[in-house]
Amino acid sequence: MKRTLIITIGVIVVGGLALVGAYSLFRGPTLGVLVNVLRFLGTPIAQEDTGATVEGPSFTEDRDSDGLSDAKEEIYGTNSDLPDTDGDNFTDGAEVRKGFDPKVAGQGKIADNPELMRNLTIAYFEWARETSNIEDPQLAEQGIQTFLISRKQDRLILPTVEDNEIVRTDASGPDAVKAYLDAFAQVTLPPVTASYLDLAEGSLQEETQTIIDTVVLGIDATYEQIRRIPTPQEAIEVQRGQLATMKALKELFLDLKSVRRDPVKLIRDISWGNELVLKSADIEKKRQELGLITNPAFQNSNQGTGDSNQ
Ligand SMILES: [Ca+2]
Ligand SMILES: [Ca+2]
Repeated sequence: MKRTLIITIGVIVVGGLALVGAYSLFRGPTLGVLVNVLRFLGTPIAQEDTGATVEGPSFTEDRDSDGLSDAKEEIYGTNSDLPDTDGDNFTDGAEVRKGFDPKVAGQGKIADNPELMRNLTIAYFEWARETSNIEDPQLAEQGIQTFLISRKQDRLILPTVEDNEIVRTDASGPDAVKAYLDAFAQVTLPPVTASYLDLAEGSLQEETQTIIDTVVLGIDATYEQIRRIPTPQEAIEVQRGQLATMKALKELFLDLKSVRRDPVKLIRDISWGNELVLKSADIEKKRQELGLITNPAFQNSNQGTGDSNQ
């Protein structure tokens, strides 16, 4: 059974690899991160690929015997060496199983604590508890997918780009479009020292926080370079798309900082990352089509479509 799981995941990675080529930041994924996610899913894994042992909090071990596994203690932010974190005489495990906040003494509900509920994994556990009546829900691929669909989080929605984020130029026509495309060709992508999935794997092991900060700064700088390009009417859609994908990319990398405490978010984001690659390829295609406007042959067959021809 283990073997089947690994092969299934392998196919997903290979499928992803073909797509990631379109977007350099996602280049070079390894199996490691998905193996790690599987570990979070509670599947014991013999790592045939690297031979390495994956370190991470366990969903089966419970160091302080309070009924809440070490992994869940990390997710809920409770003390894995203290059975009753908030000292209200109810153990962390007993509280979580009944939907009570293990970090605040008293009768407060997890569902009423916005900070806890912002954690997608906790929200998933609460959802599983409520909908399936399971006291101690575990991470399971099928359940997570159903949960994400119920939250309308199964598909990536690109962030909004406001009108005032686009620097418009009144110029239009082939020359203006060419100037836009030339300026865009000068944009440098963020220097990347590791792929998203490598960073994700490192994040699960708390090793890559500073690299993520560097990547995010690089994405910000790239976003700003793109944003400042004077954009003619013809290029607005492309410009909006470029900015939106940079914003989405930044969010995905920022999310990596908290995935150790929120594995469901990582599972969602890996899927969103693949969608982002597709959306980026789509925008890239539109940008290339825009280049056709500046092609003399195209201009000759479309006389009179622009009024700024010289
Ligand atoms: Ca415990
Ligand atoms: Ca307690």
